[in-house]
Amino acid sequence: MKILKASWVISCDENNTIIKDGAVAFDKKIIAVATEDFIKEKYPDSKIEDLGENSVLMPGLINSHIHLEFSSNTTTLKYGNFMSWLNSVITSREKLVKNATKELIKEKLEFIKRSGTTTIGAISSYSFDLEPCFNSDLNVVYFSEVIGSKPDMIDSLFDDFKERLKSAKEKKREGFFPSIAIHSPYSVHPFLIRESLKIAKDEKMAVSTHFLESPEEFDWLHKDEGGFVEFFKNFLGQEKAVTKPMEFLNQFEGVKPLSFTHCVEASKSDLEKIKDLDAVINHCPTSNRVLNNSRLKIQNLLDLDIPFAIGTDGLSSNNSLSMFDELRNALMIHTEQNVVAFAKLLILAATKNGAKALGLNKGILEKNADADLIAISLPDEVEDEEDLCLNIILHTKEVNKTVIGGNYV
Ligand code: MCF
Ligand code: FE
Repeated sequence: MKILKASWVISCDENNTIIKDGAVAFDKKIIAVATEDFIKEKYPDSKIEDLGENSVLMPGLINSHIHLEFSSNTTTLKYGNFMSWLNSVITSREKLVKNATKELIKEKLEFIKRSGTTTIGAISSYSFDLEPCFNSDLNVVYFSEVIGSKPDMIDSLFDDFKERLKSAKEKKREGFFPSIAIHSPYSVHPFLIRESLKIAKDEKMAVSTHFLESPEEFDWLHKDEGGFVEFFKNFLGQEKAVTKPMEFLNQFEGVKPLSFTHCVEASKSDLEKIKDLDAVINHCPTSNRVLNNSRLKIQNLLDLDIPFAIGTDGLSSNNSLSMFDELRNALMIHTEQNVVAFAKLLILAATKNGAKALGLNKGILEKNADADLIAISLPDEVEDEEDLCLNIILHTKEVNKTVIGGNYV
């Protein structure tokens, strides 16, 4: 058993409990979370490591949506309009993906860890990120992505997807979870949606999908109009969308754990359906800002009590894979939310809700949860517990210590 003591322990539990001068006892799982005095009394013979002045101990962050295979992008892709981005992806995809070498992805994973993330939901389009993800200390929910809508390509696309999923399933280690991503309602043929969801249900795998990210996607899916019309005509010879948003959502009945990424253009009834499905929304604020000049209406989610998690998306739509950078951006763009209260919600989104999105027993410091912890230090004293989450988000760039599955990594 190991015990860490910090000035503050943020549990991210149901009641959002914060403990001043707290301590956490753990091995692979959390054993106890309490005040230092209580832990000392309970385990009088155990050594306690003090994390020092202005230290904070909290669950490791969970980046619920990331594309590592696009990690070589910095200035190549076009931002500001979804169609421009998509066309630039089509033009530069091959070069970008080739430049995202295993070494580069390994470096990014190291950075992700140093910046406080202990678990990622990695969307894999090609399996080029499989080896670095498997070899990383991080917990990885590894989503093999199914994509493609051209009828004469369906069989080969499905075979290719199954092959990638198989190679992920052959990789076995603690903290590595093969799962399934359906790219989006506009880009995946109904046959592929149905068959891949069958596999997910049979094998109880997590599922994640992009959903209603852009106004162009909304216009295409609802009305067969807008920016997608020309794109589909030119690339796929397709004139109409194959799946309406609600038809798409209806197919996810019984799938769990389940998450929908973006949902910026989702309607009230779409959101109600997502709530019904007990799914989580992966919110990627920077990606929404740079690709679409838009932002998720968080208040609608709060009103309907739909949990949201935080994802950086890939470097194809972000300048950083740090969750603290992403949390700062979220804090800055959702100006209608009170900054102090919203900081608390964001910390829960990046921990507890990320765990729900990915179906893991993490993101919370509570007896029997997985021992994934980060230790950080604030630049100066925080007097009022109320201000803690805001200050953590404003000031943290790197962590001092990371524990994953009870091990220092
Ligand atoms: O989430 C962003 C924007 N929306 C859709 N897809 C992606 C994103 N970042 C990377 N992608 C990938 C996607 O997984 O782009 C590829 C897919 O494999 C091409 S289709 C746009
Ligand atoms: Fe994405």
